[in-house]
Amino acid sequence: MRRMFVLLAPFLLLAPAAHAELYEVRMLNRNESGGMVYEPDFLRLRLGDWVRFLATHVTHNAASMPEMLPAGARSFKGGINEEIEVTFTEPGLYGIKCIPHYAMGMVMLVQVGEETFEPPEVLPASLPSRVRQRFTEILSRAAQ
Ligand SMILES: [Cu+2]
Repeated sequence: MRRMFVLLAPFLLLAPAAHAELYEVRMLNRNESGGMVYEPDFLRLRLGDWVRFLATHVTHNAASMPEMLPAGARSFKGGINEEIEVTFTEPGLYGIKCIPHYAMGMVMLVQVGEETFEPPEVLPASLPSRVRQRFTEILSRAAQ
């Protein structure tokens, strides 16, 4: 009986990851929607999905925002030009920023789970105005 438990345990651990999906986000100087952007700038994920941030253009990074990080979620911070992969294991709304271009509004949102979020309640008062504007645009697009 003890042996059987040992054999089964790895499968139990792997089971949730079997359906997890990988998404790719490009970090860009410009696309048709404007300058200093993540593409896409909004993702709706299931628990356990993960995202690869691609350094398509140089001088960008991807970092979590402490003021927009769900309870229990781990913070992350990629280096400049670094491609990182992040697994999202807690439900909620994640703000992600490019540190060099934060004031220019280079941010994106990741929603994990089914709950929907509406501005302005979910946006901290401390956000720079360009960031607040981008997040508001993203959320209104996501709600359609
Ligand atoms: Cu950037």
